[in-house]
Amino acid sequence: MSRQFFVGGNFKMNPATQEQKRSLVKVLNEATIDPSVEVVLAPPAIYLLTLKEILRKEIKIAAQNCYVKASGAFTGEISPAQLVDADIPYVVLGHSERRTLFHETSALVAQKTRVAIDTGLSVILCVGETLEEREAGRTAQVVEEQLKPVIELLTPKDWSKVVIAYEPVWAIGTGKVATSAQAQEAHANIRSFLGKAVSAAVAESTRIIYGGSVTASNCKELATQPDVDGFLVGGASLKPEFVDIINAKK
Ligand code: G2H
Repeated sequence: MSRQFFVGGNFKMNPATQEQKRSLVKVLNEATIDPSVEVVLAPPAIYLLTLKEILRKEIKIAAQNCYVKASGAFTGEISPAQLVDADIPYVVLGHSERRTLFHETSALVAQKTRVAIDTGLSVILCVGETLEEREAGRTAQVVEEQLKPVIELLTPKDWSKVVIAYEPVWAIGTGKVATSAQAQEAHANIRSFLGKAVSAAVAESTRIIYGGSVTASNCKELATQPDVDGFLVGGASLKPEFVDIINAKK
C-alpha cells in the first residue's frame, strides 16, 4: 500500500505579526504545489480561523494542541469540539515542547489523542528522544514508551486518523538534522513496533513523518528513505522554502 506523502508546517508561537502571516499565505497561495502531497499548516490558535479563510483550500489546518474536554472551566485551553465545529481537521499532540515546557506526560498525550479522535479530529502525534537518550542507545525504547499508552487507548481502526511525527529532540530548532540513515532507522523501528503492538496492516498504512531542522536543502535526501512519509517542519515553514519542502518528492 502506498502512503500519501504528508508535509506539516508547525508555526509554533510565530509569526509575530498579522503582516508576516499574510505574506506567508501569499507565497503558499501562489506556489505550484505537488497535488499528491497532503499539506497541513499548524498556526497559533489565534490564527486558526483567519488562516483557514485566506489559505488555498488544498492546504489543511491543524491546531497545535487541544485539551481532553469539550468545554468548561479550563482557562487557556483549546477545545477539540470547538476545533471540529470550526472545521479544523487536525491537531498536533505531544510535541516535545509541550512535553518538556508544559510537562505533558505520555499518558496525557494518549488521553488527548483518544478524545481528539472521538471528537472527529485527526492527530499528528509527536514522539522522539533526547540527545542523552540517543547516546545511551535508548532511542527505540524511549519512542516505544511514548507510543505504548496511545496504543493502549486506540483501536486498530483509529490509526487511520493518526500521523506519527518522529522528532528527535536534539534536532528540534537546532539546525542539527538527523541523517537520512538515522531517520530511516528510527522510522523503521516505529513501523516494526506498530506491527508487533497493533497490527501489520496498521504498521504498513500509518504515515511516519520526520521533524527536526528540516530545510529545503536536506529534505530531498530524507524523502528518499522508504519509511520517511513526509515532514513536520518548524522554522522553515515560516519561509518561502517551505514550498520546496512540500515538493521534496518531485
Ligand atoms: C520540530 C520542528 C517542527 P524545527 O519541532 O515540529 O521544528 O523544524 O524548527 O526543528
